[in-house]
Amino acid sequence: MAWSPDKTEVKSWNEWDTLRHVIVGRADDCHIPPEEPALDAKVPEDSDMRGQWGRRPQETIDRANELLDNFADQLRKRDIKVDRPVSIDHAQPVTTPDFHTDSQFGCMPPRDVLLTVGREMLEATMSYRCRWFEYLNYRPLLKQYWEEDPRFRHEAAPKPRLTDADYHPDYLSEKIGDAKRLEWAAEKFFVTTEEEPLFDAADVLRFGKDLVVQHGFTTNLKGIEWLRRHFPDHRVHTVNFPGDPYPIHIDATFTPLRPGLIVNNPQRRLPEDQREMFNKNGWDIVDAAQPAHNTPPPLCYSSTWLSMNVLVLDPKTVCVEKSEVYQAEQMDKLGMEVVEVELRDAYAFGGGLHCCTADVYRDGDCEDYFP
Ligand code: DAV
Repeated sequence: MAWSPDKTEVKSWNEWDTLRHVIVGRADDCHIPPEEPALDAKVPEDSDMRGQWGRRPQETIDRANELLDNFADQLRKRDIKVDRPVSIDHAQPVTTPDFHTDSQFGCMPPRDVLLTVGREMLEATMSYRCRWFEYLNYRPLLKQYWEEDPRFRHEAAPKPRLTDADYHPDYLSEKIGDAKRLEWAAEKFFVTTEEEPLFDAADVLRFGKDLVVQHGFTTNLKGIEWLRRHFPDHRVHTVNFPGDPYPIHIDATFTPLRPGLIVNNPQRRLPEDQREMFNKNGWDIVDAAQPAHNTPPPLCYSSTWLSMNVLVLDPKTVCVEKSEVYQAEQMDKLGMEVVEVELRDAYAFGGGLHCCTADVYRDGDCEDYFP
């Protein structure tokens, strides 16, 4: 049965089949959260964000929302159904029996929280205390999908305790230096410990029957093992990108565009010994073009490599951030039609075009691309 806009249906097996229905985040009430172990480890040492926290300036929230609203309209004009989260009050502190944080984060990057695999949407454990309740921003939508689509499976991974035992104290001194960080990343020594399963949804890429998961700051090996047991019909692969001193989320590092083609961050190449499944099945892994910017925008957690954080609309069409001219040029050469989307002033709220969306429905079924 073909997809119809009049009926809610959740289904998405990969990152590239024709997109019909998507969630686009909002910048509403976004906060720079107070210090906490896993978050501090990600903030680059020379970042303008070190040492400050609180609600983001209203004019930056308004500007980011303007861009996100425009992006949603652009998608709607292409007949893609767009839903938006309902912001909770992120100024509220969070206290559990195990930890306290003075504020929360926001509801801009749904990709970090929601993992859609087939007819299921799974709320990730998350690994930052300030993001523990972030799923609440999406609950009105998930409730609606559950009521309207009898086949939809709404799942939530076990909430982690996030005590100090979840974090390596070595990472918490401010001036570690990138050389040391790279050494640690190569040794797979990350800020998170193996105390309990942890994963962010944005560490997972979906290739039909195969899930490719980055082991790094936000996802530990137990988190990957949890995913393996939770999705018994999938093959779950662990990958690392040792060139990244701040490894969180796979979507500015490894970007599948269509069956057989992936762009890979040239500073974070997939190591040879992890390429077997791609090589054996004739997939090309090409270096991504350079970002157009030398620095991230102000108060941004992410690197300039949000240039490759693109949203694939179908195997021939891709949304690229408007100022990322080199990435757009490369996509064109790779045979993709490029849709330009202005989003850079929203990067600081948690990421780019892939981050700020979460799949609800794509055409296609669960295929085996790596037989
Ligand atoms: O390169 O800073 C950003 C990923 C956001 N989901 C980076 C990773």
